[in-house]
Amino acid sequence: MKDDRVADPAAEPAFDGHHRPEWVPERAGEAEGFTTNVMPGIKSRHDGLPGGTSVETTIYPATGKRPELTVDEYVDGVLSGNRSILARAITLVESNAERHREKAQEMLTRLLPHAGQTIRVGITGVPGAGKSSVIETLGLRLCERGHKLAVLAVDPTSSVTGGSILGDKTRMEQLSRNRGAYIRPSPSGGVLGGVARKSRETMIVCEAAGFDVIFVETVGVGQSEITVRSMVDIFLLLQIAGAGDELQGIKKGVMERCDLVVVNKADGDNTLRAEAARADYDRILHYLQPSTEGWKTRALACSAYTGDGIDEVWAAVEAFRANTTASGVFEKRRQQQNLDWMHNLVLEQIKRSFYGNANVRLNMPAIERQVIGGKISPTQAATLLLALEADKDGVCVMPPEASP
Ligand SMILES: Nc1nc2c(ncn2[C@@H]2O[C@H](COP(=O)(O)OP(=O)(O)O)[C@@H](O)[C@H]2O)c(=O)[nH]1
Ligand SMILES: [Mg+2]
Repeated sequence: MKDDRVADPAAEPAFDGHHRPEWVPERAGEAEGFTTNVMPGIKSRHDGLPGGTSVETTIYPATGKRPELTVDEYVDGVLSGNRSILARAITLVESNAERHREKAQEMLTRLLPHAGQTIRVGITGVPGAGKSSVIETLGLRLCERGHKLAVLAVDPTSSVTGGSILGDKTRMEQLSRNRGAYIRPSPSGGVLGGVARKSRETMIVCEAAGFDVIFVETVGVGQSEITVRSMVDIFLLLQIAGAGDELQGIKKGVMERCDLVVVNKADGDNTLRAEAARADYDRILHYLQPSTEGWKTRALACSAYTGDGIDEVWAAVEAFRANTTASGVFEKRRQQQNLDWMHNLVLEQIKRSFYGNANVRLNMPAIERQVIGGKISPTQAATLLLALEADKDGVCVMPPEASP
């Protein structure tokens, strides 16, 4: 048998003086060639036996992808709390591929009856306020008490920049190692609408897998907090003292959307200032419309570092849940959220099919040029585009472009 390990001299390129490695001393081996000998890699299995077949391993196709799971396998895996299947189920939900969408919806339909027995907590605030740190400190305590929690991130910047200003996992190192917790960074790709759909569906998957506390972290930037408000039961606004209201983007709107204001970093030198800020917020809240019927939004102070006030934050969440469950507001909000979700999906689908329409795409650049050039009004252009979409024959009904 031919030993694969011996290099075939014919296959070695002859030394031509140009392949001299940089690290070889100036005058080394001039007569006999290099003293170093590069052995070719062993052409064998990982057990060292040339071409041997002693170990049976599954060889996946050249794409390197794992075989796809069936819907049954996804559902069974998620319901039994299998983490790797949970992760793959979420990846399926996040996929933008059309064939995954169908499979994901079938899986979700079957998981839905097992979801919902949870509390969904949204947490917003400027980057650096300590959202992740608070979730970690609070989360570890909840795990100790036997809760299972999932942390999701909705980050409007991740789809734009590819990066994430939430920092995601980095500040939750302890929590991410805890068996009781599951941390899922923000899905990337697509607009915020798409990210929101994915986060909602991810939440369903996590709930079906047995997680009973869901945290959704988001930055207080534009649309993202409105989106998160629309998918959680209780909404926390995390603040820090002395950052200035402009810096924290405190608009009346955000304060009116949250159910609890929490001033973080109430520790060390900052304790008194944090307490003063807490009292200020309490005063402001007094004049604002509460976000949830029958619930008075309050301000608390805590420290993710020392853990002071963290139990009080959770006690407030529990009180909120008890209060709104008794009044029926909890259930009513979830029903309304499901309806909003449905309408959003319809809009998303209409948009996708409109902009994906071949006739629309073909004529769009010309129509856009005409709008820019003031040749037709935006209203006329929109009417034209909608007619183009409805035109089954795909005929271009564009008027010829007038020369300037
Ligand atoms: N002193 C103090 N610093 C904190 C506290 N919580 C978070 N930090 C620090 O604030 C910074 C931002 O925290 P992070 O949790 O990533 O904030 P996020 O962007 O809101 O998620 C980090 O350097 C934390 O160490 C706290 O309770 N006290
Ligand atoms: Mg963070």
